[in-house]
Amino acid sequence: APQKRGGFSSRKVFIFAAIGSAVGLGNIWRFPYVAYENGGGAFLIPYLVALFCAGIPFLYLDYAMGHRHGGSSPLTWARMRRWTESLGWWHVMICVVIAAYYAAIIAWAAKYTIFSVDKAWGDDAEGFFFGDFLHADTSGLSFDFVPGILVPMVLIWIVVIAIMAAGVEKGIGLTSVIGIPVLVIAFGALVVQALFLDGASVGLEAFFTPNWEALTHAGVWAAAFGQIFFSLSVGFGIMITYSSYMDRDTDMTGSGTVVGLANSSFELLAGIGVFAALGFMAQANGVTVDEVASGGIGLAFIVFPTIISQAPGGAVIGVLFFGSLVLAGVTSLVSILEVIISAVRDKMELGRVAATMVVTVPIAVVSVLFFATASGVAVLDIADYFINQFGILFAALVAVVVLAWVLRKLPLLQRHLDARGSVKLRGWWPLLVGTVVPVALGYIFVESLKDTLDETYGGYETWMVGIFGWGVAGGAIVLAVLLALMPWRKGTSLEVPADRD
Ligand code: MET
Repeated sequence: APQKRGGFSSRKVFIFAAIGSAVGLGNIWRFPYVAYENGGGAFLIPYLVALFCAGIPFLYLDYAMGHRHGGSSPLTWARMRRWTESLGWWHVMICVVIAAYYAAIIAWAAKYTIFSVDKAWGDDAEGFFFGDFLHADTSGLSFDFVPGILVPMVLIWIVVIAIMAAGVEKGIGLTSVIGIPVLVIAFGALVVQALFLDGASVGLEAFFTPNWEALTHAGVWAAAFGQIFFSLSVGFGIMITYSSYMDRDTDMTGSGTVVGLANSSFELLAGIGVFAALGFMAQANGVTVDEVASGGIGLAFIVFPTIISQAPGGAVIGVLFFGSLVLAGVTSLVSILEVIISAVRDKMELGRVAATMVVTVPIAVVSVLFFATASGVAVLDIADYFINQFGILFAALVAVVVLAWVLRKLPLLQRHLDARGSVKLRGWWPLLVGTVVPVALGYIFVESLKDTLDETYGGYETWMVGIFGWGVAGGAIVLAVLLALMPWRKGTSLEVPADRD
């Protein structure tokens, strides 16, 4: 029965939880550096195309699947067609990987919230981040623990495990209903402060000036689609899981539109705030915006600390910025974990607390083992890239091809959404999801595969990329197929719930 799985008490709680999932590290930490690495302002056009042509339509798809079939991702797929169950476990495995490294970044941000008060990095933010803080060793694998990361990681995991054990409504729902308004206020205050810095306009100009030439690079489009899927939390089971927790009459398309636009608004706000701050830094140091922003995952942890050191009221900027990262990160991490927990609960006879422990404790251990150690930042960079390109995007491609062209379920799902949705999808949605989305994803996937095969990612050791890139992305698929072979618990029906149509 649905009560046994848990659920959200109202559409409001569901929307807060979905926004809580969508607005995460991707919006604040990932978006600015991905935008920066892909031509700065040039990135906005592919980003918006990806949002409206693929991101939001795919969000409706996830909602339709989870809402109509009322199960975790594996159960939802199994209820559409038995043999597609492994696609759901693929989502679960992607979430396992993301959860492991996501917690590490939240822990870094928690530490940096405290560091901001007295600007612990002195005048060498980069040396501090990679040296004093991470003890980074990018030359290979190292299991030397870094206590400064280990402690906050353990604390983050304890908090998150407690939220998960409290359940869908009292854990995830409550955390988001409280956390998201606080986040919006804190982050809004930060952006306003950034806009008043000298030189802010220089940064905004860099952000908003389109570079048409960059549009000819497939890599820029791949990055835009990757960012949209990651940022909206679509294509890897999260929204399937959350929508399975809603009543049969819920307006899913109206909710999805609110969530999608809220997420991208927040992301653009983050872009504005970050680039305004970069403009300040460029002006203060007499260089161009291009020169101040180092690319890569260090942008938030190197450039921002430098700004915090140089700007008036820097400590406040720092606490708001890193505090926002922690809050946004936690409300997303819970959604990643829920994909796994709900799948395990549907498949086995386990109560909420038992399933939470069985899922989270091993992931927490792996997370600490790989990311609280000196090679953590290298493993994280590799795993993040590969699980996005060859996990999320690839899984999304396979899912739309299977749904649109093999199972031919799109008209059915469209009717399901339109029967209760305030935003009517009609014929344009099956068209977008059935043609534009697979063609775009397919093209991007092939190009991205060629690029990645051409050159070892990020200049790391080949074996590191082999294990933590190809190995992790490929291993997720192999394990997914194996998990789908396990039997369902006796009480789980593989029929579509009768009240759902
Ligand atoms: N949507 C989240 C973000 O933007 C990440 C993925 S899953 C919760 O950070």
